[in-house]
Amino acid sequence: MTQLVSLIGAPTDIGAGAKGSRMGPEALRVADFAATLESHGLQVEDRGNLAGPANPWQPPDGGYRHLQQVVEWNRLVHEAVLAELRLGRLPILMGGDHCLGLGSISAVARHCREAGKKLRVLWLDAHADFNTNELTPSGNIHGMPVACLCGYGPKELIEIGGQVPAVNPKWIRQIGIRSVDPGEKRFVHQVGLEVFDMRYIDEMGMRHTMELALATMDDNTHLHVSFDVDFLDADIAPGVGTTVPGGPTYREAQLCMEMIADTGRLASLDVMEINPALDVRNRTAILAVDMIESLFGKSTLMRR
Ligand code: B3U
Ligand code: MN
Ligand code: MN
Repeated sequence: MTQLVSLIGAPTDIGAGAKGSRMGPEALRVADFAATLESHGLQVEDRGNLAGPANPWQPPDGGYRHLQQVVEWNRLVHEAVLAELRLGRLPILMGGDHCLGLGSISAVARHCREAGKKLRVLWLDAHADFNTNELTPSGNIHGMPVACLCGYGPKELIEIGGQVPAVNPKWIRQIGIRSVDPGEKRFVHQVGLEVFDMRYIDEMGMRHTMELALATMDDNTHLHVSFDVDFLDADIAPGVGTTVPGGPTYREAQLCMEMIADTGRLASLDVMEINPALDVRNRTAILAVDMIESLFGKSTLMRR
């Protein structure tokens, strides 16, 4: 059966600490995202961009920057992602900053409840994104979406999915993590998030890491991948707001994507934090498209 894919652009940096990820959706389009997916047999509709509030570039208030605008953008994303899932399509959210993972994954979780499916979330990121307004060093809400999904955050945000928490922390696997703030670290341990950090990947290898992260899924599992492009090593992916050295290499990241593809369970995706203002000749968007080809099953030779 042909897979039906919908691209949703969310051009905003409302939750970020640097301006520019508002241009992320366009950078992916310039990198021929839709045509590339179609070359792998997918049927792709680009739904265009959502239109949310402008970024007023204000300091934090009560530990949050731009809370009201973040809520508005996440509501728009939630509705758009849910609509595609209800049509039986695979939504790809083109960010935009990672605060929007909340709107996207809360929609996926709602859809799974309605459809009686199990949910597994793979969070590919340099950061745990598990801050609260009390723990955050920046007030930037792109450092908080995982905590919000697990029910820790402001009421307006955590309730977007219609059920609190939207997601059980046990459904989440984080991969590639290498920058966690001190209070955030304690909170990650307290909640028991399953984190495969770079130390783990260095010691055990990407193959073993992914075998564990993808274990215990079955035919009834909806697999969501939230791909913060700063997951990738900063040397190969400079065009993101917060680069962190020591990330997965090109080969490790390819294997990660290929092993996800092999499960055949990928049912929704976020591609977040590409910041063309910090990039070099669109290379980070081009690399993200390359990775996502593997995520959708591109292989050098035959599939084993
Ligand atoms: N943990 C830091 C930095 C950060 C989180 N996510 C990104 N950066 N992209 C914070 O501000 O919460
Ligand atoms: Mn992130
Ligand atoms: Mn990140």
